Amino acid sequence: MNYKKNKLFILLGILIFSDFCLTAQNSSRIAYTINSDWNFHKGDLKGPENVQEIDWEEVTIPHTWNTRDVMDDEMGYYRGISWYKRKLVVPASYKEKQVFLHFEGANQEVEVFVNGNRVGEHLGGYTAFTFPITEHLNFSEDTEVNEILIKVDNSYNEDIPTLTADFTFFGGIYRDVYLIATSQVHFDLLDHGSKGVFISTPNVSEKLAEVEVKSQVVNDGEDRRTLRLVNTIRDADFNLISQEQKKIKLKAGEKQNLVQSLKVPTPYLWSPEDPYLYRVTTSIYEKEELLDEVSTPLGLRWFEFDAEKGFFLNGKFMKLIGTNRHQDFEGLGNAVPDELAKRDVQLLKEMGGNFLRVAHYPHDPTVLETCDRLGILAAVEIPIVNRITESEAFAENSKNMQVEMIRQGYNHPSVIIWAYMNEVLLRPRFADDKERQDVYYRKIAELAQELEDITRSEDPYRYTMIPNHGHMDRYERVGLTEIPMIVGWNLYQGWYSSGIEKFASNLDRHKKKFPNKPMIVTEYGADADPRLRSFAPVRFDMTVEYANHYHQVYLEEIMKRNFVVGATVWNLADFSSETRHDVVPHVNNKGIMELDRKPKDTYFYYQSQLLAEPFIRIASRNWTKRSGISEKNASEAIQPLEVFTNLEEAYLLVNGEKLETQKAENNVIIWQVPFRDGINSMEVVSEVNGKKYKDHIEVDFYLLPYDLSEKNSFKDLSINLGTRQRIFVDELTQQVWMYDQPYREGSWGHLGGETYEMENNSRTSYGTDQNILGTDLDPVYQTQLVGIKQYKIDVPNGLYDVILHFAEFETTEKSEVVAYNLATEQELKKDGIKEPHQRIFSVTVNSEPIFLDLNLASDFEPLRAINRKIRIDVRDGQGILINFESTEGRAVLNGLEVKKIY
Ligand code: GCB
Ligand code: CA
Repeated sequence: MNYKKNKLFILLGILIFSDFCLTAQNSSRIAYTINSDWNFHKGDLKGPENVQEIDWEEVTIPHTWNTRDVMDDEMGYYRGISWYKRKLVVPASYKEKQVFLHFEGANQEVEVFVNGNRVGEHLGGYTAFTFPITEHLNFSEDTEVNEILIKVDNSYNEDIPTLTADFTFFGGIYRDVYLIATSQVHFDLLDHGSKGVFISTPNVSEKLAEVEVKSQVVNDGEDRRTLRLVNTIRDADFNLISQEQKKIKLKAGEKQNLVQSLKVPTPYLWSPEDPYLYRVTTSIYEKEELLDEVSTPLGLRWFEFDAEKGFFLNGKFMKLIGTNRHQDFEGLGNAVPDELAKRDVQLLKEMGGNFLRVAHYPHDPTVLETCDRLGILAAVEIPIVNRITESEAFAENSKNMQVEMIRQGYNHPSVIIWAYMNEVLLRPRFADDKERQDVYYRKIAELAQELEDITRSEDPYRYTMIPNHGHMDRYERVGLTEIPMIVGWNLYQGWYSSGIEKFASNLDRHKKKFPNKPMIVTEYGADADPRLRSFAPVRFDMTVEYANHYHQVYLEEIMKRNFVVGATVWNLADFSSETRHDVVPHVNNKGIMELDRKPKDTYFYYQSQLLAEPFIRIASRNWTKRSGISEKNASEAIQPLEVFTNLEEAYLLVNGEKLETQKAENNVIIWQVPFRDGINSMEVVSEVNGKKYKDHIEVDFYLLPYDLSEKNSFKDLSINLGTRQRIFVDELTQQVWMYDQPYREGSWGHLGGETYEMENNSRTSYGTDQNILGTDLDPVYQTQLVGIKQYKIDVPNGLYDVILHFAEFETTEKSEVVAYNLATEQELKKDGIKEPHQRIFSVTVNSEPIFLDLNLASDFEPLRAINRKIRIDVRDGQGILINFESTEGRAVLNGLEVKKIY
């Protein structure tokens, strides 16, 4: 038998089995995912008719075609058309039903064909949509199949938000696809991807909750029907609490909007501490036969924002604290299983957070469902970011998205805010033409007002918000601080601009300027690469230590002020942003967890500040590979170890020896710890009323002797030149790259040279922030010593490998003004690299020529990682001497390794 055919046959078997085993439901509505067994073609087809002629790859949804090309060294990623196709068997028993395809999200333009007939299109990558397909289907018991063919396009489209932003626009069908079959009479599935049932709670108090259920019932059949609409509220134990019935008559083809009001006396209130959920079932019966049913969670709560006093839930003050979230994950792009979306919300909960800004677009429905269940309040927004297009189509698409977002998320008790327009005045268009710019500004204000009006009429029970960047005057002038009910500020003082203390003054500035407007710090954050550690952290060094410092300062200021209603860290986790360079190219590292959700130290800091239960953690518990230099004849190196705790005091056991008990200051304790070579055990202990709270880690410490010349004392060196007390841990090789030192007798170090500082740079205080090509060790190559004369290593006799690492930073290629840089315009003007200087130099190691007239820029190319390994026989106590001789410009060295072979 032909293998391919055989395989197809087996797959079909599995498909039929897996599709149908899910249909055994008790209700009249049948809905199941059809995620498996799709075919995918990257690129366009001439049209649905030439489907057979091209190559197809087998894929499973969730799927994106950009997981790999967003991480490589080439700029850009595939933004274009791709196709999906799938066979679908629809049983004969569905013949009397209405059949739909429901997509939870596909990025960003979608066109669907069933058996060659176009059944619908959808614009926008972050909201759900549903198409009716009944009339195009073949119903069958046997193998007669239907073909679904889907065109998906993630090209730039000036009429569809998002136009530009600091995240990757992964293309594909990246959320679940459902087949839904209903009776002829059913709740409306074609209202903006919603369920056709909308539940609100216009009045809730401790005594009574009023619940209003709006539903849209459709009769797709050919007869007039007499029906019964029933709404039932049950408590969490499934006890009946309230029920309403209504008789309705529907003509053939008719759709009716119905409203029923129910009451819950002395309601069990929903809150973050106790997210109690009732359940509403909305059903349509014909006599005793159930025709359709929708089940909805019901959380009973009331809330209020006050510009002065803050946020109140169920009458009680509550500081809204949490994070933002993007939807992608390491290696998967945006195509993540529900389980990972759910886990993100859980991680926020475990952090002690009570608030999630679902940014910058609506996420998978799992996210809000999990928020409902775990008690996380949420703000959701549509993806207008940075700018708008002044077209009718852009406005229409934006408004449509806003309605989709609201109707799809309407029933979630977790949602308290609908937002739109993130930092829409970041780099306003028409900067050179003030008059034209005013026209643009008016258009933005007009669109904002329209979105505001739509939101308020769609949902009078939630608040509205616009998140802006720190340029308060500009947003005020355009009117964007006036239009929404809440103003969000994305503030990065101490990150994009210097002066971390300006964060506090900006908060107070809001209060002064907009005393009646509740405000949320919708973003604040600092990049941190957990491979980078520092004992002298500075802004933009990308170390975890600087991020810790930044968050400590910010959180303290936020907590101090009641008028700062809430705040959300940017971001819960690192996320993909293809246009970024920095230390992990193509990734925004402002997460307090990594792309794979491994927590960074800062996550533990939030736990110590936000959790009510006793908490104690060694801050750097994931930094288990350290290195340091011992002073002469010492067998240890002293380094700080930080602990985050909400307990009063603790002591530290280092290799079994007790260090002094210390009191926590603002939840932090720091010990100066003697690390010895090899495994060190660290245990922190806090005793409260006879109970011990502990954390324990083992650190593998690589102790470098100061004096190498003593017999057998040499240890392999990995030196990162041009950094200031910044350590780099290569996670792959477990190599620890130490910062450099000036040469001292008996030891190692440079003679001559200085740390490279990028000219006219508003951000990075040393090194470059450009992507270094051909390596993942960007932080090693991104710093360098300029003007180096010699490097001396006083090694004992033996055979050594010496590896020299270089990268040329001088290049005419000006780094683009990237969408994410929040520095002010003045600061930006200063950015950019000067005319490149010619640099030619020669290198010898122990007089052996290694490079002759090396010109990194022309022999190779700027910003490419270049290294060379040589074996050196060291005799007669001569040690290693690397000599740099420059013909033109100044010699450089970025990294150095010295390894003993024998
Ligand atoms: C912002 C943007 C967000 C960026 C963030 C950053 O203000 O709203 O999309 O990712 O800054 O990290 O630069
Ligand atoms: Ca370096």
